[in-house]
Amino acid sequence: MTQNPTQDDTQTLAPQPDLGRRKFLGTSALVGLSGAGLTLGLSACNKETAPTAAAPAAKGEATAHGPYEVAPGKLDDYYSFSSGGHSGDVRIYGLPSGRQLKSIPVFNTDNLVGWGITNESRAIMGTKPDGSLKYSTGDTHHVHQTYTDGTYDGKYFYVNDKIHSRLARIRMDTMECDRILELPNVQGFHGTFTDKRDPVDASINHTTRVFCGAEFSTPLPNDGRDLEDGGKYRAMFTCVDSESMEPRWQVLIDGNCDLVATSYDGKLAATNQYNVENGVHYEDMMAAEMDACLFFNVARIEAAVKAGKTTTIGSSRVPVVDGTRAANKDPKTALTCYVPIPKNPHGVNISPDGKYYACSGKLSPTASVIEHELVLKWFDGGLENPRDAVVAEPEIGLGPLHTGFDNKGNAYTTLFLDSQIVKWNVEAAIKSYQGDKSAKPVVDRIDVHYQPGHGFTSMGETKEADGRFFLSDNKFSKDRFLPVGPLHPETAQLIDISGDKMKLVHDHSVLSEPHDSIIVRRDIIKTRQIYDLDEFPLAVKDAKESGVFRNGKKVTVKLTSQAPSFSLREFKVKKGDEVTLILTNLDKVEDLTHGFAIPKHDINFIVSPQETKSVTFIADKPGVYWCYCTHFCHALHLEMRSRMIVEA
Ligand code: K7E
Ligand code: CUA
Ligand code: CA
Repeated sequence: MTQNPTQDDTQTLAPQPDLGRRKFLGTSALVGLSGAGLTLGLSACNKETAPTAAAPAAKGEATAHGPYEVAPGKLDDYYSFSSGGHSGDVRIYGLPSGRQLKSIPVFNTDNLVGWGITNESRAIMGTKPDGSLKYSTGDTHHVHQTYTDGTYDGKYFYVNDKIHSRLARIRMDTMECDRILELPNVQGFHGTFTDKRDPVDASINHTTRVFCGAEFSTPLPNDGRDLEDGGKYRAMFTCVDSESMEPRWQVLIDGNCDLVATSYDGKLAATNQYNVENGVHYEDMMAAEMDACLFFNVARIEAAVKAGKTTTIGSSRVPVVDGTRAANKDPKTALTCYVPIPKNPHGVNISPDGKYYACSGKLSPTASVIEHELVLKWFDGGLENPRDAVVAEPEIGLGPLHTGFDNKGNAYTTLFLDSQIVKWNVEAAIKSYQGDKSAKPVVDRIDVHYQPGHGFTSMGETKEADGRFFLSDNKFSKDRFLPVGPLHPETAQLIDISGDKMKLVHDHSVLSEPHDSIIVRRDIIKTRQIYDLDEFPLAVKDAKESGVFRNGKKVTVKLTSQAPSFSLREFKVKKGDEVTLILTNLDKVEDLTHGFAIPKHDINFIVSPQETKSVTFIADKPGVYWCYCTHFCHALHLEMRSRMIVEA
C-alpha cells in the first residue's frame, strides 16, 4: 500500500517566477510599506494565479495526483497532528490521503464526546468555584510530540492555547487530553516545543521539558500597575516539566517570544523575536532593522535556579531568572544569547542533523541560518559577536515564515506574500554567504493556493526526516473548493519533495484555522482499541451495582450500558436533587460506543468500550425525561433508552 511513485507522468514544472515583483517589494520597500505589502501580496495572487472553476491546476503547475491515491480499504502511511487554531481543538489527518480522522477537543467544549460536559473533562479543563468552566475558548497553534533518541516516541504531544496561555498534554494511546496547565504571568503563549534530551545527564535521552514562548508583554505582575507605560511591559519564556505538567522556571527577557525550537543535544532552546523594540503598536514593532533569535542555555538556567538566583512575580511561586541583555553581558556566564536577525522574523526550525536553525525574515526576504555550534561557542566566550553565529542569509522570497527540512540538506520555506514554497539548499546558502558566486541556494519553487502559513515535512522535526512529503497549510482557499458562504475552508496542499522538483500531489480542505502540524510515520503510533475498567475510580463494574443512592439532596445514579440496553430502564429522583450520574460501558467489542443524552438538562456524552464517565446536574423540572443512546450502536439503537422520572 505504500505510494512510491517513481516518475512524474504529468505536467511540466512551474517556470521561475517573475523576480521583478520580489525586487520591487524588497527590504527597503517593506520597511515603510509592510501593511501595503501584505495587501499587495493578496491581490496580486488573486489576479495572477487564481484557477478557473473545476481546473485542478493552473497552467504551469506540476501536479501528480494518481500515484498517491490511497485506495478504498487501504491505510495512509502517515498521521498528521494539526492544531485547530481558534476552534481550540487538535485534528488528526491521514497522509497522503488528507482524510480527517478525528478532532480531539482540548480547550473547546465538544458535544460529540462530552468534553466540557462530563465531570472528568471539566476537572481537566478547570472550573470556577461555582463549578462552571473557567474558560470555554482556546486557540491552538503548535503541536509537538515527546522524543526519545531524537525521534518521536508516540507517548504524548503538547499543544498551546494562545488566548489564555495554557499548555495541554494529549496522551497518544487514547488521543485524549489528560492535563492542562495555565502558565503564570504571561500572555499570548504562542510557540512551544518539547526538548529532545537533557543538557547535562546523558542518560536522559528523552523529553522531560516543554518550552513555552510568550508573545505579548504585560506589566509584571499584571495587577493594575504600569497600565499605560508600555516600556515597563515584559515577556517571559517558561519551562514546564513534561511529566508533572508543573512550571519549572521562567526567564525574564527583553523583547518578546514567538515560535520555539529545541536542539538535538538538549543544550539550547530558541525563540524568534519580532518585537525587540518592545513596541505596543505595530508600527513601533517594525522600527528596528534587526530583531533577534534568542537562545536559552538550559543547563546554566537550571544551575541558576538551583543556586537560588531567582525572584518570583506576584502570587506565583515559579522561580524567575533574569535573561535580559543587561544581566547577560558576559558570554561565559550568560543565560541567554540574542542573535540579531533582520526584520520581524517568524519561525525558527532546526535541521534534522541538529546543526542549523533557520529563522525566517517575514518582513525581510531572507532566511537566516544560525549554526548551533557557534552559539555554543559564544556561550564559551569564543565568539566575539552573536551575529557571527549566522552562517548564511539567502534571499528566498517575500514573506518567508516557516521552514521544513528533508534528509538531503534542503530546506522548504513558506512564502506568505509570494504564495510559494521555496526549496533551498543549506550548504549552498552557506557557500554563497562566504562569497562563492557559483553557489545557488534556491533550487526550486512551487506555487501554492494561497498564502501559506506553516509548512512541514514528513518526520522533518526528527533525526528521521525522510524527505517524502511537504504539507503547506494555506491561510486562504479562495476559489479552490465549492463555495460555502463567506467563511471559506482553508487549503492544505501535499507536495512530493522526494525528487529534484517539487510536485503538487493534492489539495484537501481543512476547517478553519490550522497553524502547525507534525507528520508522523504510522508505525510510531500505538493506540488502544478499548479502555481498561480499572483505570476509572468510579467504574460500575457489574450491572448489578446499578441503582439510585441517596444522601440528602445529593443523589448518585449508577448505571451500565451493554448494547442495546442500559442497566436501569428507569430511575427516580426528586425535584431539586443534585444528581451525579455515573455510566460505565461494559461492552468490550472494539468500536462499540454508546451515548447518553438527557433532554432538557443539557447533558450529552459518550462512553467507549470499558470506559466510565460521570455528569452532575440539578434535576430542577418535574416530569419524564427519556435518556437515550446518541451513538449508533446496534439494530435496536433507537430503543436503547432509560427513563428519568423527576418527582415533584
Ligand atoms: Cu506562523 Cu501560530 Cu506557528 Cu500561525 S504561527 S502560521
Ligand atoms: Cu447504544 Cu446507540
Ligand atoms: Ca521588530
